[in-house]
Amino acid sequence: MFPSNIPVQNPDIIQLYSIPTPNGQKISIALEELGIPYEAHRMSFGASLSHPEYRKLSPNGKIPTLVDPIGPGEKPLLVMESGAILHYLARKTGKLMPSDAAGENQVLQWVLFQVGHVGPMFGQFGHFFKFAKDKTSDAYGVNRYTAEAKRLLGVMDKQLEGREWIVDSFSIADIALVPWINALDFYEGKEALDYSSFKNVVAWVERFNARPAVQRGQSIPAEGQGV
Ligand SMILES: N[C@@H](CCC(=O)N[C@@H](CS)C(=O)NCC(=O)O)C(=O)O
Repeated sequence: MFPSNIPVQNPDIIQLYSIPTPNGQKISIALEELGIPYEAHRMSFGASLSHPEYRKLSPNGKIPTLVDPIGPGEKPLLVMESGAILHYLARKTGKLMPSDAAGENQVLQWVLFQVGHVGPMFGQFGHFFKFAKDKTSDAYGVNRYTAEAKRLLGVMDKQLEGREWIVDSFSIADIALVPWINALDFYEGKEALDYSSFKNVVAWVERFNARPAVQRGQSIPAEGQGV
């Protein structure tokens, strides 16, 4: 059930395999908010993600992945894809998501909005705006993803009008979205996106980042915690 090349201290609790990137932080933040016991293993880009033992957990070779030794029906459950992991943890604990079907669906639609739009588009923005700057003089990529990232910030800003959190109460949808907005600092792209004009987003991100569990979760797994 666990990758045999990664030592486990306590096989009875949830095991998280991650790196504190936005997709990884979503899960460590959720686990810290939930206050449930877990063991975190810090992976590294490259060999550790392509190791055949890790590929058994994540056929796509990405972080985060999670193993719950006591999953549904008391059987072990392996989960890849951060949106699915967040949903699993919320269902398991009955927290960070409303229990009624309509409320659950509201939260899920914003989680999927993050996974399908904000993550990939902000990632492309960062790529063209920062990392590929000296690889192409063509402005097409940077213009395309700057416009799309701005459009998405506008969608969230509108949704946040009169709301403290993206769906009324604090949920896995906030946990999915805000780490990706924080990544704009790493991309040095806030000015280019006219970030400060999205007032509701700015206030929401500050509110989110002030939470003690968020602050803890942002740097888990720590350096040296795992392979
Ligand atoms: N849709 C996936 C995306 C996961 C993803 O792209 N993870 C990145 C880190 S943020 C990764 O593992 N990159 C390693 C690589 O591409 O080699 C999710 O939400 O879990």
